[in-house]
Amino acid sequence: HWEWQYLDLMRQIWETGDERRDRTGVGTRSLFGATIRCDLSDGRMPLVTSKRVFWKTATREFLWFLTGDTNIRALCAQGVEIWTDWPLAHYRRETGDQITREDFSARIVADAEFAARWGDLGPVYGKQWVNWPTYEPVGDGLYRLGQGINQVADLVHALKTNPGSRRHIVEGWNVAEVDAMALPPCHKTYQFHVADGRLSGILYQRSADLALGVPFNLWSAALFVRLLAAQAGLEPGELVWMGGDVHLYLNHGDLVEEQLKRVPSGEPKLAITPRAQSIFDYRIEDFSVLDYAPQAKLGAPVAV
Ligand code: DHF
Ligand code: TMP
Repeated sequence: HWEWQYLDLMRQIWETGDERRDRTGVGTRSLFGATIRCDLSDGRMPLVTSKRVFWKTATREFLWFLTGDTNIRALCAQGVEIWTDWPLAHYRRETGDQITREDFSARIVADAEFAARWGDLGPVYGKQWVNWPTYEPVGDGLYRLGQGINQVADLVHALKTNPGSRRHIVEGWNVAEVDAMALPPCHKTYQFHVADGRLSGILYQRSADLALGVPFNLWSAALFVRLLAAQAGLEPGELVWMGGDVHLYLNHGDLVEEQLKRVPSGEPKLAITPRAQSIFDYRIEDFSVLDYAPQAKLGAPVAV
């Protein structure tokens, strides 16, 4: 079962990882450089079964990236709160107002002006994926913004017209803009590869919260391969996940101890309603997961 790679990595890091202080102050045990491979044929997905993973939440986040939006308002409006803590921390710091997360999220949804002021994460994934900025010279050494680059649309086109290319890349790490982002991209580079009518993908993730973020990242990367394959008339091949700093936060011990007692169960499959339109036209209703009977949810605090 592919999931043993995930659980073995978790055990290895918990038992032998280097203890490091990190940006959040929580502290981690960490391993630099790790790989997980999973087969995506016949609808298979790297959906963790040893705890419940909210794949619809991850899917909503992924579809939100494809819209190019970087404001959490559209997520909060769907009950997706996985990005709320960062704008909330910023708001509390700047205003001193110790508003609750629930009230903050409700205000983001109810008040468009408030959301515009406090809900934006900066030029994160969505912006870079579908609207990477370009610059045009206007003389005297001055530049103006040109037409943004839609990396995802260009990728679909390239997969159809030049499948053998070794340049099928989607990049989130815009060096000139990382400082303006609430969090510089973790799942920063995707590469795709066509062989024998099958589309495979690599995700390079520079920083990986193995307990909380990675189950979402594996799901979304596999979803990316599946949607691209559907659009380009290819069969899904493999997903290769590569982590840079792969870590477990020191306050995730209860989750880790419990999850490492569990054994992967079942082979969940993703069914996608076929659609003739573009990769930008999927909706949450188009996705259903079969054979997913996960073990009990395991909560853990997210380091902000
Ligand atoms: N920071 C840190 N420290 N770790 C992260 O994984 C992380 N991920 C971010 C932004 N910043 C981050 C975006 N993705 C959760 C999952 C993914 C995610 C953010 C948060 C999370 O809290 N998952 C919980 C609850 C899921 C839910 O309520 O829907 C989980 O149990 O999976
Ligand atoms: P960093 O920017 O200091 O590396 O902190 C980012 C933290 O968020 C780190 O623990 C990795 C985690 N993370 C994921 O694992 N997956 C994600 O998709 C995101 C956005 C963050």
